[in-house]
Amino acid sequence: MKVRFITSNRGKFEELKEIGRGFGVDIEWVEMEYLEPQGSDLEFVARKSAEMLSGAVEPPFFIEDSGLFIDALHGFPGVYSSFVFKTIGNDGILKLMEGVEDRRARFVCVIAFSDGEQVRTFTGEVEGQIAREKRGEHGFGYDPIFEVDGRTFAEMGEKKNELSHRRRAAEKFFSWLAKNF
Ligand code: ITT
Ligand code: NA
Repeated sequence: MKVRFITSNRGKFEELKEIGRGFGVDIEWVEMEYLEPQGSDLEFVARKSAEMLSGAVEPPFFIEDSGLFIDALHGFPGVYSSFVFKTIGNDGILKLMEGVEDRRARFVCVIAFSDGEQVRTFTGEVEGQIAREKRGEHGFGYDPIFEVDGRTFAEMGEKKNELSHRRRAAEKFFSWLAKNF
């Protein structure tokens, strides 16, 4: 089946396109930036964004909201991940983490799908650590500073797609799509 994905982020699109291939789902990119409603929880923001877009984009479509949650920073940047990346970026995060021994962090991805009547969400998470320095050339965003089992997402390349937060949310979403559409 074919489904539209609304995002301004090419990296997200390319990863989901590739994951979708394995599930027989063809993803079409609607390159569009939309104003995100504010909220303290990712699932809420994703759901509200999809509801808001339901009047503007022809369903069925989905959006995806992701965030990096760092334990030592009480979950920051979390729902502010996009803004924080554009402002202080990876160097800023590494600076905030200087001298911090607890490096634990998680990436969370929420996919929100709209069939025009209802919005359904699918969540995926991956546990990892904030690296001591940027490493690797692949991927996008926070990939150079987020590591799982000693390797950053930016060092993994293709392998990221096998274990990422996005992969885990997408598996739930694509299985549901296969049963319901
Ligand atoms: P949308 O148009 O889809 O909203 P965005 O880039 O603004 O694109 P988010 O609002 O979900 O996306 O913001 C999440 C931030 O976290 C953003 O800066 C991303 O680059 C970054 N991010 C999301 N997934 C990531 C991943 O798998 N690896 C590294 N960084 C990621
Ligand atoms: Na966004």
